[in-house]
Amino acid sequence: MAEKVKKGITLSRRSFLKFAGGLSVTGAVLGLAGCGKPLTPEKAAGGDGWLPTQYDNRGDFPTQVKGRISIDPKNPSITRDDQKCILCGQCIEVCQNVQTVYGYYKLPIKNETICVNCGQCTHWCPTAAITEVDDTQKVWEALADPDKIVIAQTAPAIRVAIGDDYGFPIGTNVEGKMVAALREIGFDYVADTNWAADLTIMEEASEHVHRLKDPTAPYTMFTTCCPAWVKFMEYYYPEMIPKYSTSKSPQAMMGAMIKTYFAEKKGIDPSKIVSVAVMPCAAKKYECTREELNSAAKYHNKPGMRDIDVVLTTREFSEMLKMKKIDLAKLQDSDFDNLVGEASGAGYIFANSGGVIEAAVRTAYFLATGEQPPAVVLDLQPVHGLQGIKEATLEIPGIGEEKIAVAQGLNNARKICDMINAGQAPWRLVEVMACPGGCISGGGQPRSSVPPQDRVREKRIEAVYKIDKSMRIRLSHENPEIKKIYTEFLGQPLSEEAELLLHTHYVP
Ligand code: HC0
Ligand code: SF4
Repeated sequence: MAEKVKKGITLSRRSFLKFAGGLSVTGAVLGLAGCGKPLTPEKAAGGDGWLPTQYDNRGDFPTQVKGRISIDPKNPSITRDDQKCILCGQCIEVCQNVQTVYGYYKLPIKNETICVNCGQCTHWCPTAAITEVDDTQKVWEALADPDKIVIAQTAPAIRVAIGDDYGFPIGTNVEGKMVAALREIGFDYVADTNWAADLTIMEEASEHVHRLKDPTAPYTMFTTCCPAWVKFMEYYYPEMIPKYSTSKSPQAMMGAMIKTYFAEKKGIDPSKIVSVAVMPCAAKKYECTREELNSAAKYHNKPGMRDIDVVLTTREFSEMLKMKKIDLAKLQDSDFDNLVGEASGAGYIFANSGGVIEAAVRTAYFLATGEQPPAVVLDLQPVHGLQGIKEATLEIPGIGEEKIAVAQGLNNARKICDMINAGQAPWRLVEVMACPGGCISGGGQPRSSVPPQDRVREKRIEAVYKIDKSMRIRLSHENPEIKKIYTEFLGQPLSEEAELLLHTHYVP
């Protein structure tokens, strides 16, 4: 299916790159019809983005069903004010047609209202009747308690989105002001989840290379940093569990590291720490409640200790600033705290659909060959952009050809899983992010357009790639603070200590 062209020529996202010197990367956008055969690229050009083809890509669904989704009162991520609900059915549209959750009743035994916690309905609801569960009070209380050390971590996607609330043009990177704002409302330390994204890559890329070399390992490995995707798989495709990377998400790794490594280095009693994650995501509120994410408790033998205590969305964080009358635009930039504050460009691109896999193959290439990745791997163009399913083929010396794929929106994840079950999937590594665009358009981001639009997504995506390109260090394995944690605390990727603190398991 690949068309071969000369080294260095980029045609388009649907074009292919072919290199004579041992490395080739090919990329295609696939149009997939259910679990059937891939369509040709020409047919895919007719449109198979994150939406089903019968809808256009601007986000204006023809509403087919009036009514509303059910929300469990115990849902840790979303809630609804029924007084505001106008029964327009937009939440059903996004849940059913983009995420293929509502109305997909092939369920195992769990007796629950089905929700994968992605929070996309909070973006589609025209009256903001559906919102995230408000956890701001927990954070105010921690900040007011003199016995607590309150530590924030900030996800990759927030810094290119929160500026929307303060008059910055869409896609402005306000990282320094975001850190300053957290200090202004009283956080004692500010860590960067991007640092933990580099740590995730060290573990995940090591795991991937290990599996590539092991003929008994599952053929495909899935990335697992999106908790909505993890929950979706546990509900609908539990047979995929062996294919899952066991590496925790960056949020979860950071949580474990703050109460162990960081606490030890800074001489802080871990039981005094309140660990707050600021995320673009409603599902991260759910992730932090997962029982198995209690590595610090195991490490310190302190049952009940949680790796992450509270997750705030970008919107909640912004609300807190407004309550304190803090204008983000007027703050002087501040830096993250050291030890857990430096990130490579690879850590930054996690925010975009395709970013996790691109970061992973940069380091996997190095781990497999001992050589730094060439430019075509460093900028893996075929996995950029808003197409629902993207594909690339790498030629890694010593390993051979490796096909990879990226899905955004759970409707597209479903197609990938159905293809795997039908024996039609050639991919060794697959990234899935539940939200179209990835976390830059997560369920906790500012409602800068309702429903969310691709023009907003594109600006944020562009901003993230621009940061990556501007970084001196763009590879996770070259991050000096990541090298330091392995030298001084973890040993090496997949070590016993790393397995205890940085890896997890899944529950069908
Ligand atoms: Fe994401 Fe993440 S990239 S899921 O969207 O992997 O929420 O921004 O923080 O954990 O890093 C969200 C964003 C993260 C995590 C990272 C991953
Ligand atoms: Fe959360 Fe990102 Fe997954 Fe959306 S894609 S549910 S924001 S982790």
